[in-house]
Amino acid sequence: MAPNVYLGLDSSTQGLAAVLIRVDAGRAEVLWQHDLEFDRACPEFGTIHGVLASTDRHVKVSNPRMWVQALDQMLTTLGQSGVDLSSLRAISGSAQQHGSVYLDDRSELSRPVAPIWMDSSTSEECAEITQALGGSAVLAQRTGSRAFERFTGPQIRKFSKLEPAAYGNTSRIHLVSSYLASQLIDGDAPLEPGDASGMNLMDLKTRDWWPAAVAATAPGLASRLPRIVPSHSVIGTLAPRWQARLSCPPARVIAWTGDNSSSVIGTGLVEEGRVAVSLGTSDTIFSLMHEPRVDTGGAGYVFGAPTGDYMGITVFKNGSLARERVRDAYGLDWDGFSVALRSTPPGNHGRLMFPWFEPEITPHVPGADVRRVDLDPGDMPGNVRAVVEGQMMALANYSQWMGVHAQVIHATGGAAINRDILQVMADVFDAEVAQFEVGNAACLGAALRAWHGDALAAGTPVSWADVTRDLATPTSVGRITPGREAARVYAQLRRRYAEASVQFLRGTHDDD
Ligand code: XUL
Repeated sequence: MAPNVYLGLDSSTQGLAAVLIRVDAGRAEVLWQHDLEFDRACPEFGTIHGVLASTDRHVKVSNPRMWVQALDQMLTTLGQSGVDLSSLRAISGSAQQHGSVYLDDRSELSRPVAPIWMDSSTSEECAEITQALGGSAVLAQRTGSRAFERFTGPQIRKFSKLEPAAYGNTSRIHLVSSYLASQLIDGDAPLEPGDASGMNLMDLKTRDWWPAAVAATAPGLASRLPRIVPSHSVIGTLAPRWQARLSCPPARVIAWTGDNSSSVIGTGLVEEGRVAVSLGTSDTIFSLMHEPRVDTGGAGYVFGAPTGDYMGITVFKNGSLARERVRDAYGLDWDGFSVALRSTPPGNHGRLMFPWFEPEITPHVPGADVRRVDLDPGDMPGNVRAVVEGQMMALANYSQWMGVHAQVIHATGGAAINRDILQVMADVFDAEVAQFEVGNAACLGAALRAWHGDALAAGTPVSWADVTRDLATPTSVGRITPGREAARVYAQLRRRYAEASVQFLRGTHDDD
């Protein structure tokens, strides 16, 4: 059988990535990769880290036209790359979750901006939806998550209340993933359960809209929502204009999903018991679940997974931007950041940081408020270690509800190339940490999902184990192992961190 080529795309908060893979006799290899950053590639939109400026720090929006322009640029670059695309069989993609795009009946934007996952301006709408549906526990049981401010349902409700005319003029509401998939097919793409479960609108068990939640969210919402199809669905073929651009055949387009659910595939979490940590704009920790185990404590969510299973996930807003804030505050580059990490001991002599530079999702911190314990802001190495330790301890503490005690953590995301950061992860979790050859798991997951969906549609299905074997299995060499003494230090410090965190949230702990 001739080799097949598959394209994966990932539209994240800060940029667009592409990876092209070649599959020959069941073996996969990377052919081509490319990344672009929105701020630099599309400067006319004036975003900072992919987000438009706002006077209200709870409001975080972006411009959907920028995402489309970036897609256009990416496909032009690929078309001009010299790579032979005559055997491109399928494309899939992923995108930042929860963001919503509003279109009128001519598929033009009925709202010029799209609220994104960093937005935390819908507390009122979360409370209204929760009350209408009988409380947080009911909502969590039914949709996988209690109401969260960035989730699409509360965002849609806010828009319908504040801009009723523009809402009235809206005939379709897409997620970022289905909006970009629509561009590829020049049509109206459906959603799939992985991304649709981040809306507070989908019934996790039936994988279809939950009518009560739809009714409680906004008037006339049902007709504005796309259909939900299984993740592996072929949703159309690549539109002729793109075929011409890429000199490729009418490739299948497989439903796009959210970046986290795509990363389930890209980090090879196709069996229960494996755990991945993604250190990106958001830091996330997730694992596959055959049956949904909902978090009653409210720190985590259950989404659909592309395999047809479920995934448990906990999300932190203060990820890479918090690490950069600390790095930049002391004029460091990443090498200098690493040197500072290596020059300080595990446990940091008890110096702690709660890196809430932006309102935090986990734990719920409504106002941006960095807190320090026994830590002088002028202490450069102390702050560098404290931000990383704080993030790792929060990841470990707030993911306990998932009930997974992995021996090996699959690390991905931009910061996962930094072995000094990963050493802190290994020590805090008391587990080995493994890296991947392809750093962007969401993007790789999209290419692998394209392969899987195409094979299924062609009547020659491949198992997830086979799909993930070559590229989504963590490297066995160079694994980072926990230090015995460091792990002991963190076992204690994690308790202190959790207690201080609770005190800060109650307002009973003062900064130093
Ligand atoms: C997931 C979440 C973030 C975004 C980042 O719930 O809000 O991880 O998907 O792109």
